[in-house]
Amino acid sequence: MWCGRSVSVVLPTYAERDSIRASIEEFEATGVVDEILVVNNNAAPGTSEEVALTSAREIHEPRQGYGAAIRRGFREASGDLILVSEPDGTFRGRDVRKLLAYAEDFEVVYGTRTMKELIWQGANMGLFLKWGNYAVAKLMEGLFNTTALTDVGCTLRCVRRDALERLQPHFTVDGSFFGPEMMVLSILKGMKIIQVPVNYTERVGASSVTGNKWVAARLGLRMIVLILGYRLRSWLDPARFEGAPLPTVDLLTEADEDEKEDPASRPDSRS
Ligand SMILES: Nc1nc2c(ncn2[C@@H]2O[C@H](COP(=O)(O)OP(=O)(O)OP(=O)(O)O)[C@@H](O)[C@H]2O)c(=O)[nH]1
Ligand SMILES: [Mg+2]
Repeated sequence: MWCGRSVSVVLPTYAERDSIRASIEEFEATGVVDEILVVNNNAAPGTSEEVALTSAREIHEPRQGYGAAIRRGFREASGDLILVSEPDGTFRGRDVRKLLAYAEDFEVVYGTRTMKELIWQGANMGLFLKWGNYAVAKLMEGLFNTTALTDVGCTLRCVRRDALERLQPHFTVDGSFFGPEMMVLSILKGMKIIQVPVNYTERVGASSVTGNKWVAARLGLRMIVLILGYRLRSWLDPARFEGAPLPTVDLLTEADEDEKEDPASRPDSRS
């Protein structure tokens, strides 16, 4: 629980059999997570057995892809605050507290992995990936005149339930560039968003996407096309993406309001 709100963590898994148990245990150890959902996306044999040794609930998503798995997790999560991470050893469970702290004021909190001080030895964030992510993030920031962005590929993020429900009907991407689609949609919807630096550490096992420069470059290009496409469509058809006016209420105020008793429901209010 965080500020009286329940917390879910969604972990898509494909090739993380050797790291998933330790990752789940890190989230359990935070003491603030109420539900851990593992979305098994035709994962490596043995993954389910590892998950069964933890408190996490496993669901199977046959539709292949990073986006398909995360979108399924979003549909299944029951928390008021929903976090997404990867169980490949690259993200630290304790960073959820950072994201949750910002979720008190922001509807969506995105992690960023490009802060030099938080890129650990062995992490897959060399010059090419770091500046590639940074450049595409700046393109998004400039095109949409939004808050400072420094990464477009960070899975670690936190979204409030009401914001997620407004985003869900617009999701279209099943593949690896689902992350920036969610970012663009939250911007177009006028949501309060922010990016928070998170630790990025060495992956356990082989990376299947950004480990190869060519695959990563192709993914970067697809992200750019997606961002430009959304900018164009939102100019041509602004009503389609209309968002709520700023600002929204902060979580602590909302929690206070919930706790306030409705005077009409008090027994002594009846005369
Ligand atoms: N490659 C891949 N990953 C999937 C799929 N479905 C879910 N995922 C999850 O997507 C996440 C990203 O996959 P990784 O192999 O870690 O990719 P990566 O090269 O580390 O890429 P980044 O983490 O974005 O830097 C992991 O948590 C996977 O479990 C899928 O069909 N293919
Ligand atoms: Mg990864």
